[in-house]
Amino acid sequence: MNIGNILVIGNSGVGKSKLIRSVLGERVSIHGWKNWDVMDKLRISESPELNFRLIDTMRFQPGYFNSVRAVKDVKEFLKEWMRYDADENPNIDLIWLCVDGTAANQIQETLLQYAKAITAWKNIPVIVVITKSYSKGDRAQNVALAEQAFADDPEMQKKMHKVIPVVAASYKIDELHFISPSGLIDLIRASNEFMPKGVKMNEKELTRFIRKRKRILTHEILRATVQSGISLGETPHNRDDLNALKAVQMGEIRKIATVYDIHPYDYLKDYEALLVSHTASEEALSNVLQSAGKASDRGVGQTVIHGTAMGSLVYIAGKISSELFRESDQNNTPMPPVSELDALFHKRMEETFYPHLPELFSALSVNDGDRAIRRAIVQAMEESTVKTAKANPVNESF
Ligand SMILES: Nc1nc2c(ncn2[C@@H]2O[C@H](COP(=O)(O)OP(=O)(O)OP(=O)(O)O)[C@@H](O)[C@H]2O)c(=O)[nH]1
Ligand SMILES: [Mg+2]
Repeated sequence: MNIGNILVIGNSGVGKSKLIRSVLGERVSIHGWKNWDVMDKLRISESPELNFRLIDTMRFQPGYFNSVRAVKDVKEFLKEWMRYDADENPNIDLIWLCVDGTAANQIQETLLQYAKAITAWKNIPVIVVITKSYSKGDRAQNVALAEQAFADDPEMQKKMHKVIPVVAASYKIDELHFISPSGLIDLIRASNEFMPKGVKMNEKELTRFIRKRKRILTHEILRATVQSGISLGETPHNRDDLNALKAVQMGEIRKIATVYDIHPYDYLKDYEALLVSHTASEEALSNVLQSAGKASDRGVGQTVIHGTAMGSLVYIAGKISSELFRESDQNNTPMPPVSELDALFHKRMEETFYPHLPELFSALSVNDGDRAIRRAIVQAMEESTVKTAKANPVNESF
């Protein structure tokens, strides 16, 4: 046995499948079950990088559990699984019970229904996952609601070990605003605690995995904010709006800081103010637009050019921040005082941003859509440009 089993349950549409894909990352293998009657209700996914597989359930509403069929199905399913590998782990080690954070008034009732439904799974620990926790303001209240749900049920209180609010994937509010993923690392860390002996990741393995996930999360934030920057530049009356650009960059910096646990508020406020003075200044924008001249000679339209200009400024602010924040997080060293960063920001803009602009604009074509623009930005801004983009699937998917 080298891998644990986690059963993921919750009402339809709560976000189980989305959560599973986000936790396992890109390298997921999925085992569907052919010619077997449970096939349309259960699906196993795993990643070579994680020590647990996730068993996704479909149509396992509380009512179905009450029919006792569900428990039987899962047991049969695992038995079938064992046929392929006799050394495999035959047990469910943990349940993720998912409830929807956007429907706070139903959290307690739903949890109580599931508590009843899973009484047959006696000694299996439960983590309550509050999905779609988009509203930061509601998170603490939702966690409290979930924690109080079993006030009168000592059995469930014993089973339920943790309540974790998550956002599995970026949630777009409008063209310029989105909520970035959160809670996934907490969930992975907490779940690891319940994996059987010999399966549990040690601190070193966990750290390696979490570092990689932080990079992926940061990448996701960069991708989404660069998109906001492109949209900003593409809207004629926003094209030169440096305040709007600053707002997008500040949101970006905040989100990346959260991934790398960079606080406190006062530090970030000064940090952002300094960085945006380099990356969202009249000078920066006019430098970018000057480089765009050739592209416009080639017939590339103003929409593409302004989208690219704003998008690239968003990219560089996020790139500088993610490198600095990551270094501080990984080496466990404090961030440099803001007063020492002015020269560094200046150097980064002069050496790794402006010189690559001609390359960026020469890569644009007349009818490029946002995806092509994003790719051109990343390729031009990465030091070893095309090579990096080809070798690194993260860049490729950007
Ligand atoms: N943006 C965003 N969308 C989410 C998130 N979680 C769930 N969704 C969306 O909510 C919808 C339902 O999510 P699913 O993962 O399919 O729900 P499910 O629990 O697997 O539903 P069943 O398979 O029917 O049991 C999908 O459109 C998801 O994209 C999230 O964290 N962010
Ligand atoms: Mg699903």
